[in-house]
Amino acid sequence: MRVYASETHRAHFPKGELSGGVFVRPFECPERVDIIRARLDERGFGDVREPEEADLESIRSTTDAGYLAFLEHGHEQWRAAGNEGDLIATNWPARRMQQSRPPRDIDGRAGYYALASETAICEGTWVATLASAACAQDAAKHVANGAGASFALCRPPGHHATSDMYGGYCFLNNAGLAAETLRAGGASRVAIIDVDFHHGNGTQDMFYSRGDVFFASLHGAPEDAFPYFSGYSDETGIGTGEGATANYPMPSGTTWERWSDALDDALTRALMTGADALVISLGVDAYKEDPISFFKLESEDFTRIGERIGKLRKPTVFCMEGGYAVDAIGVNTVNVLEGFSAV
Ligand code: SP5
Ligand code: ZN
Repeated sequence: MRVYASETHRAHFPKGELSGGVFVRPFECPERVDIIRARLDERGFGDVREPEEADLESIRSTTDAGYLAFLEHGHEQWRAAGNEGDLIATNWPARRMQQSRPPRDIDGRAGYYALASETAICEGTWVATLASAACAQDAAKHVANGAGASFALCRPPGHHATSDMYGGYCFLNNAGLAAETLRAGGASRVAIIDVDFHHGNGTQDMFYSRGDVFFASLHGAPEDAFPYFSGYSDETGIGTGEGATANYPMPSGTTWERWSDALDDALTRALMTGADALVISLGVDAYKEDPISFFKLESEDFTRIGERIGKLRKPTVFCMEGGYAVDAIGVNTVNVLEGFSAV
């Protein structure tokens, strides 16, 4: 299986993450990629490529222009305004406040485009974000050109990002871009299965009113888990997208038995929609040792995830999302790919 990975991810590494009322070293850190790459190497995944330049035209067609300008220039505006640290949002349009106009001032503008404050923007965030999107786009092109599968080792991740919001460590929706690339490459229907511990709110939002891209997410129940305000089972799509969204919120302590029932249901529904290609939002933070999540999957369960996806025998693009138990992230991620390939 070909892998797309970019060294440019290293440019994105803010100094801190606001967690528990203090700044901690970000859970979403560059070593995540190093450890996955070491494991890929160890297990014989030798075809690792640097992506071409991101397809900006495709990004512009699914992303708000003001938001893109903010991602590209927000950090320099923040610095020009006299701020010394990373760009961090601290102000939001909350209930009953006007939400339609992005303020000029960068402090207000950041809050307009942010969905959470844990995610800081540093000088290199934009170039890393573009390179991450490019991995997803090139992996999808490779599959559209006839490969059975490919793995986009995206960093930063993407599934929380909408067409005009960042947060949850995400800036552009890599899986959504992969799905769009598959559609443009001839797939008439695509199914996105999001196995990251967190609800893929951004991906859901991108495709909520569309019937051509099915979206299913398995995640910690929104009552208890980030991103808190989406991912309930009654969110099923709207208009021509009615029925093309499926959510599987699950409680703290969820193990393989329950989790795999949800996966089987999601995969069955993906098949029923007539998808001719799959995108997997591959977070491995459902792992039992993950420091910010509460599911209890074992490393061997990730092999089983890959096997069950592989049984669908569909062209498949894997896009890396979360996973913060850094010591195990390589084994867990590559287990999915190996399980998939072994079927
Ligand atoms: C891509 C992805 O996995 N993003 C996750 C973003 C989660 N951000 C908020 C995490 C808050 C976790 N708080 C629990 C701390 C436990 N000590
Ligand atoms: Zn996650």
